[in-house]
Amino acid sequence: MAFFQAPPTLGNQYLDDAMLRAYLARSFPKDVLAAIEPEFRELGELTGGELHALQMADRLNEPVLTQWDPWGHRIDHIEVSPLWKRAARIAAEKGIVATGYERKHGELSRVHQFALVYLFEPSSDVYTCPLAMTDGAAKTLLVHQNQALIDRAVPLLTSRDPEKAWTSGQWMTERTGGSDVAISETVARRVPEGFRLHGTKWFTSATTSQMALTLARPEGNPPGGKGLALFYLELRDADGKMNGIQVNRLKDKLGTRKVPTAELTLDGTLAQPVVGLTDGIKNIAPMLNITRTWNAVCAVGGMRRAIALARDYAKKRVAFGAPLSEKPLHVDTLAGLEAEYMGAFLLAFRIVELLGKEEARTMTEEEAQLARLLTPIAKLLTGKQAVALASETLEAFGGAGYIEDTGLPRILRDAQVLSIWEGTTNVLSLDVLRALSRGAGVDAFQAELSRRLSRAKGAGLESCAKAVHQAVAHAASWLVEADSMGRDATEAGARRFAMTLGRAMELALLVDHAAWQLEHQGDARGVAAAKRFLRHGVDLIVDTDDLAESRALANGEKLELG
Ligand code: MFK
Repeated sequence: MAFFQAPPTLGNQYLDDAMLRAYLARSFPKDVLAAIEPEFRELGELTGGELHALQMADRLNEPVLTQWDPWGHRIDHIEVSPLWKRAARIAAEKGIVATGYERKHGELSRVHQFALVYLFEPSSDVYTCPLAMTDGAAKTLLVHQNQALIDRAVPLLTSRDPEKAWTSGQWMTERTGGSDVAISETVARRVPEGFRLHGTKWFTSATTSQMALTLARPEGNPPGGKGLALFYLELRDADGKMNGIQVNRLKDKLGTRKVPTAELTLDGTLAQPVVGLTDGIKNIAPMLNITRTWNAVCAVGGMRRAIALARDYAKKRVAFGAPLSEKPLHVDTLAGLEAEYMGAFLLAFRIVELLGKEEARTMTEEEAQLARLLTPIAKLLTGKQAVALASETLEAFGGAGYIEDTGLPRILRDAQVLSIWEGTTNVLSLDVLRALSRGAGVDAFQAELSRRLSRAKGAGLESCAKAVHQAVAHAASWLVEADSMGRDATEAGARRFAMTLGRAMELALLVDHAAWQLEHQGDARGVAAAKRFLRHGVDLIVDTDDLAESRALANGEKLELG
């Protein structure tokens, strides 16, 4: 009989997820976990079953923009994929945003919510993008206490009713760029009914949302970020007519192809200021910090899915006389991926825990500093880990990983955006410096590490603790040295600095998790993961970055020796 390879399959994505289950058992009191576990179980069944099957069947469907109706009216209708329609209903019904706001479990409410996000993400075709922005918008409106806008939008943004639930956009990027937002060109003209916006938004994700938060410069304001203001707008009026918005085209992207990302012209779009008429960038920061948290959690959700498929496949695929799951080099490769994923998981959920504490008002000043520092670090590090892991897992399927209708290449394409949107790796590395310059202390970071590493007793975990302390001490001394050489030196090493702090924190969290797992579950997998993670390297600091050498290499210029 001819040979046909059995494809990888998925089971219940909650029940199969030892890491998530151990983490939840560790985080929640037993009775609370027992009460909420059915939600995870149901979602795990859905994402490993119906939704995953729909995702495969829906592979070729993409959003379609229809700009005109047959009679010449401009309609700018975007038809999304069938999976997106289904995902929208599930997201509302399962409370994937709402759970964070219902706050049924105090400071653990965000952990509850983001465990749902993590389970939902890999089968959602990035429907998590509008959900992230929705969460960010609700948070931003609440932070700024604009009661009229809160009353109008927050109940809809956090609704569990699919007929009522809204999503929000986050329109920050213009033709001038997505990183240097301060040079945005959109202007806001005062009119009796509020403000009217005029400009172009160059990347607007999920343009099917009902509302958006955006930045524009009120006429007469100075240039720069301070001169921008934060605005709230609704995309359509009660008759469904666009609010002075034209959808010029949908973007032809490498990945996130189910997300209708558009270029828009704002031509008299009616909008309301959310808070004051200046400091737009500062005022939209709460949204950025929420969407960056989603980014980190979705990164680990995607990593987990790639591993689940690769692990299943390794058991089925026989080559050179044995399943891949018994081949030492394949096993070694998958083990390395699992260790990276576990570290990433713990870092992503650490910022979730801190967010929950902030909202439950149980956060200390030290934890607030830690959250400010750790959020960009978690976003940038998990984004990079997700891309690397997705690439490696495709290889674990050989040629099949490169074939579109296996559904596998999508995983890599969708991962690639994670290190780009919501601030690139470099922009976030500079944000880490910004956080430090505004009081987020290395002390808070060190204190967290010490707490985590205090459990590193026996089982070889001491070597991990030692490496963490050494790496962070090295990073701290590098920072002092680089600062003394000037801003250029500090900026040049900012990514290695941020990555070192991030990897050190991941390893410290792994050590803590390993000790718990050993004690409570008699399972040394956490120990193995910590030791493996350590071997991948923690300290990425380079003591002296020669800027002249870097410039010559980067810019292709001749370099004189000495
Ligand atoms: C699956 C997951 C889905 C995720 C959702 C995907 C949706 C995708 C949609 C998008 O991608 S939307 C676009 C996202 N865009 C960005 O993330 C912007 C990237 N660029 C930056 O983050 C730049 O660093 C920044 C625009 C903030 C630089 O602006 P400035 O004005 O040149 O910087 P400046 O002057 O240092 O900061 C202005 C103020 O904001 C300062 O406050 P003060 O005036 O009080 O000093 C900063 O402290 C504050 N600020 C900046 N970043 C902050 C922050 N505050 C708190 N947290 C932050 N992260």
